[in-house]
Amino acid sequence: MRCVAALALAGLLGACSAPESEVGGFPAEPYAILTSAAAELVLELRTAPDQPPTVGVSSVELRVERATSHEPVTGLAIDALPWMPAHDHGASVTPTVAESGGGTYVVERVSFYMPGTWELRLTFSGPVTDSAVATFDVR
Ligand SMILES: [Cu+2]
Repeated sequence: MRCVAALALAGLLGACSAPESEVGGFPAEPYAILTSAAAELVLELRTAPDQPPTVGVSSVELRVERATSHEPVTGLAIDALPWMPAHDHGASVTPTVAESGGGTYVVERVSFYMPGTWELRLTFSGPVTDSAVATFDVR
């Protein structure tokens, strides 16, 4: 409400739009749901700004829960490595991972810089030690 009033007074369009990273911009439907390699975790993945991802820099949201109890897992340290298996290369940009609470993590700066099949190789440590490989069909 305060935002709307400020907008009207200032007469500026877009002054109250939150940055992409706050809103997320992730679709409601997951791109994929995976079980981790050691079957400790279930991961829901969503991508932005496009789902499925397109060539360029994407963000990938991970919602992480325990496979057995379905409780969200907080406090994980997550390492994320983009990899293109067909060409045996990664990306020169290293993604960053931020925890946003409730078992949700956002991997940013995922550089899918050419079309084709990419992996996002995920390593989990902290409360759970496990790994997972998410596959994306990048167009
Ligand atoms: Cu390639």
